[in-house]
Order: sequence, then C-alpha cells, then structure tokens
Amino acid sequence: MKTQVAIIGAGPSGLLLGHLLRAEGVDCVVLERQTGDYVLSRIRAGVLEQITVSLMERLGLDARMKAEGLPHDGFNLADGERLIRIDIAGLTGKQVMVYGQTELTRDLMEASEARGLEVVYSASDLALHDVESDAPYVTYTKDGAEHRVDARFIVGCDGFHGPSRKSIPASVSTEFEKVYPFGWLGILSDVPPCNHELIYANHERGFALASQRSHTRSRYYVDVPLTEKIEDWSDDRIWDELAVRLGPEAAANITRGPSIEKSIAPLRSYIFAPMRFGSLLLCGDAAHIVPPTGAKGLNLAASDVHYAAEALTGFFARNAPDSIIAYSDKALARVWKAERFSWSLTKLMHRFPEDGPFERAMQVAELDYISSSRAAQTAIAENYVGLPA
Ligand code: RFL
Ligand code: PHB
Repeated sequence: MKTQVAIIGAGPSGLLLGHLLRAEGVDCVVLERQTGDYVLSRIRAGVLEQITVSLMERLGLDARMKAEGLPHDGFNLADGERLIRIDIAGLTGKQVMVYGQTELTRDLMEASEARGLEVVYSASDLALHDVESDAPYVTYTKDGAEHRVDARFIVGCDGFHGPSRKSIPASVSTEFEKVYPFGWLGILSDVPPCNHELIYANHERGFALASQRSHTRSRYYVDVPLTEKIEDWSDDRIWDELAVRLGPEAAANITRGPSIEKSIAPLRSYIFAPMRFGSLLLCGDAAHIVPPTGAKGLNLAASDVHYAAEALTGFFARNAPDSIIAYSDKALARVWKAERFSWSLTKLMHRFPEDGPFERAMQVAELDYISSSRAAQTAIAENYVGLPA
C-alpha cells in the first residue's frame, strides 16, 4: 500500500492528526496495535484546553462535546484547610472543558469511516524503516499476513512505549527526564462530584484531586508511594483517604460508591528532542510526558498535532517543504512551557520523601501568597487554560 502519511497509533494524537489531514485532502492511514475497544478502555485525561476544543470544532466533531461536556470557569487549590479558587474565566477570559479522553477518542473513532479516514486496528509487530530517507515505510502483521505501507512521511503518535521514538538514533537526540517518587491512584465511580469545580489538595498526608466526567460520574486521585499495590487499596480505604486529604468542606459533600476503574499511574516529566528526524515526526506522548498535575498531556498532544498538520499540509498542499523543518522547534517551544508548569504545580502540591518541615513551610507560604495575589493567580490561570499555540 502507498500513502502520503503513515500515522502510528490511534490514540487521540493519531486520530486527530488523521482527521485534520483528511480534511485537507492529504492521504493517510492510521495503524494501531490494539483493538478499538481496548483503546477506549483506557481512562485518562479529563480536562481539555481551548486548543483541543477548537480542533474538534474545526473538524465539525464537537456536537457531543458541546452537549455533554462541562465548561469550567475555575478550579481550586486546597492546603488542607481552605480552598483557593483560581478564577480562570475572570483572569483570562477563557474556560476549560471537562470531557473525558475516552469520549473525545470515541467521537474521532466513530467519525473515521464517514470521513474516509482508514484506521487499521490489531496491527502487530509494527516496524519503521528508512526514516532518514525520503521514502520511509512501515511493516506490520495482521491476521497472520505481513503488510507494508510506503509513505512520504511517518508520524509517530504511538505513546511513550511505542516504537517510533526508538527509531531515532541516540547520536542525534537528547532525552530529559525526571521520575517522581510517587504515583497517582485513580478511582472512577458513578457518583455526583463533591464540588462543581476541580480541587487539587496538598494535605499533610499527601496529594488529592477531586475531578469529574459528568454530573453523575466522579474521578478522584490520591498520591501513593510507587511501592503500593492496588490490591491493598479497597474502595473504602480510598474514600477515607480522600475525605481527609480534600479537607472538611469537600469531605462533607463526597458521595461514596463502588469503583468502576481503579489504577496507579507513575508520574514522570520527559522530553525527547528533536521531535523530527528525516521523514519521521513525533507527536504527543511519543515525544514527551508531563505529570498529570497540570492536565496538560492530551492538550500538548493536540497542539503537536496542530503544528504537524500545518507542516504536512504545507508540504503537500502548498509546496512549502520548510514547514517540515520548522515543526520540531515550534512544537518544543510550547512543550517546554507546559513541562515547566506541570513540574512546578507537581512540586507545589505533593510531599516528596526528602522534604522536611522547611519545604512544607515553603509550600504553605507559596499557597498563602497565591491566595492573596491576583498576579500569581493570573500566572497559574493562563498556564492552566493553555498558552497560545
Ligand atoms: P496514547 O494515548 O498513549 O496513544 C498511543 C497509541 O499508540 C498505540 N501504539 C501502537 N500502535 C501501533 N504499533 C505499536 N507498536 C504501538 N505502540 C503503541 C497505543 O496502543 C495507543 O493507542 O498517546 P497520545 O495519542 O499521544 O495521547 C496522549 C494522552 O493519552 C496523554 O498525554 C494523556 O492521557 C495524559 N493525561 C492527561 N492529559 C490531559 O491533557 N489532561 C488530563 O487531565 C490528563 N490526565 C493523563 C491524565 C494521563 C494519565 N495516565 C494514566 C498516564 C490522567 C492520567 C491518570
Ligand atoms: C482527570 O479528571 O482525570 C484529571 C483532571 C485534572 C488533572 C488530571 C486528571 O490535572
């Protein structure tokens, strides 16, 4: 098979890019290792920035998001006693949209056939070849048969563990990494949220986040040491811990219920540069990971895809080959700022094993400063809502 762009991975990056390219008349195919149902079973992001919402609008795939998503004007930081509200709408004139990654992915998946976007699921043993040349190709196996896709470009949208990034030689790339000494234990439950806006809490006992997917579905997290086993966390133990860490005001409004999903996700900051090598471009988690504290992972994937679509349509539709060369620097400029914000909010809101009373006092002082400074709140709000692309 021959195409203009071979996209590896049908997560949100791969599907969004596929739709944007098809809308501009660029030929592409998306190759995914898992089944569609498996991709939809991964419970991940919940908060969309304007850039992600705008891409769905541009594609005309925003109807369900507009009907079922919850626009939020603000969120809260908690220090164990009080809530500090960050009025994102008042401070930036913008909003964020609470709409699950699963739902966004479903909307993209369901529209692919009608939009002429070919997605091959259950493609195993995928390998990239000749990515440094102008004639790269991908091989994979499906239903016992071997397949080959020749393309002008390959875009790696295959997440942190995918093969794309690994086909870029170490001699031309640099990795930046920070692994955090804790993970987030998440619980999803069909109960009303304890608050109409998100609450990120830094309590003596650790971090907690009260989030939501709808008026009837809640998503909560607590941080736990990486040595913890999910089997040791009964639903009751998680609800008890949330009630303490979120503080008395939120605790009074928590509705408990059975978990639909429960998992521990490690926290990491990671950047791979450059985000292009020869005819291979990287987008999303394939190139970078942020700790989830800033709600940036999916949104950064969307901004990469926006730049990649611009570069690729520039190449094919407008005869502008330089757009491909500019891709990595453009994408990385936004990535680094989102990495910085996610790292600083993670440091502010979590207890680190090496922290003593001094570091705790610094966190309390910073939260106190934020509570009284419009300038500090504006800086947080404009980063949270998403810096301009
Ligand atoms: P994905 O979603 O990992 O998709 C990659 C796809 O590539 C496929 N793949 C392969 N396909 C073919 N051949 C191979 N060899 C392949 N290897 C892998 C995979 O099966 C998969 O389908 O990456 P993508 O598209 O770049 O999207 C990134 C986002 O998923 C991620 O950044 C966010 O989920 C991060 N994240 C959050 N982001 C936000 O913007 N807001 C949030 O509120 C937010 N909360 C979160 C999060 C991530 C979390 N976890 C579990 C890591 C909360 C959590 C708990
Ligand atoms: C979520 O709802 O899963 C969520 C929300 C905000 C974050 C991270 C995760 O910062």
